[in-house]
Amino acid sequence: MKVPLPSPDVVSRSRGAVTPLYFIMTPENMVQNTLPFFAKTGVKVLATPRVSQARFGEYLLELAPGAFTTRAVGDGFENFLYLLSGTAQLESAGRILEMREGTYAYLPDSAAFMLQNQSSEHSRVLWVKKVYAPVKGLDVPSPVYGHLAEVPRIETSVPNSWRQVLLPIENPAFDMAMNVLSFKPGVFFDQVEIHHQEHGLYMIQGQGIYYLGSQFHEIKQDDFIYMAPYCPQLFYAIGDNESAYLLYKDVNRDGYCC
Ligand code: UGY
Ligand code: MN
Repeated sequence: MKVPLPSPDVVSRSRGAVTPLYFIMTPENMVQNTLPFFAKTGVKVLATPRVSQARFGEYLLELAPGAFTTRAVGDGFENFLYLLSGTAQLESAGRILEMREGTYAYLPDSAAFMLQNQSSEHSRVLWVKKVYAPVKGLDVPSPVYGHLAEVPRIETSVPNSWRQVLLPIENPAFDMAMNVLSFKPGVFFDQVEIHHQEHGLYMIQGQGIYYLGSQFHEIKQDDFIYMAPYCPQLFYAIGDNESAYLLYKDVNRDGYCC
């Protein structure tokens, strides 16, 4: 069968962008990869330490029915897993967690994990992986398991926008925050943020305009943005419904450690 040629406007339709301070990867820009020990699993590599100054990795795992890890993975790293759609089973340190949309787990660097999809549907998992930055005098974090629906929505300084804090970052042992920020249409930040931390942002619903560096970009569901330290940033939510993104941020460290 003859396959039609790609449309000639493939370049002008792309919303992807790469600059020294940030990059935007839309589903149309993402490329399929595989990783050792992930059977029947498509991997979209989002952020890695190969870009800019990133100190974390973020991966979109697409688990076909029957997908499984052939051995424990993630050892030597702290890992955060968030189930975007479908269902999956996570096993770590002798515990089995049944994951559905919104289930998440933080596993410290002593706890490797196994993942499988026993259902007949595809499932999608976001995986954030990082070398833990220990601090002398602080105990290492314990695992955290939860579901987004059980995390309180705290209104931010801007009305009609909320933050859900998935990890107990009031404990300074934690060096990473995973937050879900939600916005009613029309809401925008009350400041252009500039901070020393970096972000990995996955748009879980809705759309908006992101001001990054010195440019405006249209952003929508399933886009990924990497923001380097000191990247100027402001979100302006638009559309008919609430927008929300899952945001990685390094926290509780002074910038000297790894
Ligand atoms: O907490 C934050 O740094 C967050 N407000 N940044 C962002 O959403 N780009
Ligand atoms: Mn920020």
